[in-house]
Amino acid sequence: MLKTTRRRTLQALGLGGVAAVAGCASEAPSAEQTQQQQTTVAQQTKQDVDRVAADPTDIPGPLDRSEPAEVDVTLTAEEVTAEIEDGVTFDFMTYGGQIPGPFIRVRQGDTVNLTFENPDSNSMPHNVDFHAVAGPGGGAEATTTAPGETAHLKFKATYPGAYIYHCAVPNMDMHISAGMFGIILVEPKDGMPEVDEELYIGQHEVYTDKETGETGKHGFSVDAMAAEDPTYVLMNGEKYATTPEKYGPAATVETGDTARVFFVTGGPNLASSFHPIGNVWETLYPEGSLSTKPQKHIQTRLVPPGSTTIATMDFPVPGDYKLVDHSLSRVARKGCLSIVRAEGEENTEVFDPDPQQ
Ligand SMILES: [Cu+2]
Repeated sequence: MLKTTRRRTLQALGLGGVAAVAGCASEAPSAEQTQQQQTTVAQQTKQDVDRVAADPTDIPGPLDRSEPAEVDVTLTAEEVTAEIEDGVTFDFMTYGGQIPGPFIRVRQGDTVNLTFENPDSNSMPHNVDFHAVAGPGGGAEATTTAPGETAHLKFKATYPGAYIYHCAVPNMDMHISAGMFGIILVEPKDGMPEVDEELYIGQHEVYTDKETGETGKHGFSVDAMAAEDPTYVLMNGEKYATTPEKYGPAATVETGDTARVFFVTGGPNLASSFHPIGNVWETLYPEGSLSTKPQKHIQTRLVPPGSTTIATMDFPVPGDYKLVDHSLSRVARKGCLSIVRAEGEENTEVFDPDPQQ
């Protein structure tokens, strides 16, 4: 049997030998082609999974190295069907079956040996564009694979910071909207300040052919995407995923703790006005840059699509702290919310909800 080669995949995509993928929207297929492609996908049987929401605490621990290393990383594209909310299903595209994709943690100066798998259970070509990669397309063309293919990429993490990675095939907006984005953290050589808890949250929006909350299987809507009119705006891929309403709080901490949030906006189109209700970002690294000094006491930080922020919060008093996009209709009506719960002693000097006269 003739095996599909990567070269054939690139030719089929109209990319043979041309750096035409990431950052070049002019190569994108027409809306009609995209919709056709999506319909074909929808006709195939997808693997049904119970959950696509990444566990926000599933982060590799801080690195304890003073020398660069070679790090092996495997990413797998997984097309799955799951619920956005109770009774609403959707064909997601993911890295590793989760949104955002697996958190990758390396150190500045490390060499990453990436294996990118596109199993033959998938129906679409996929790839990865890492913003931490210095090189054409962030590795997108080098990793473009058809179902059944595996690609390899070797790169050096030359600058520190938290960077998005995302799918960048010609239908890149659709693939990101279907869930294909995540964070690669490149720790600075001297590491990062110690904290009590680290969290991983990714925001993105989903465009479907039905109303928000309408039960049943939602198809992808290219028209809604082109109009930037999402049906859902989500943190970790499902409505209110990391709240007590769904899988529980993103984390439960103790008063006095410091939590660090790694936040990525996948988009593909909407920026997030990222804010912790009842709190401020104690320290915040704009755009996830670890080469600049952090800002202090930031209430709301704009995180554009294709970017990140690293921010810490302190918890002087107990309670539920809501992480939101302060474009609040997205929170109230489209599912965009995460909650961090702090437990411990009240501190009425800081906050007294029932002062005695
Ligand atoms: Cu993809």
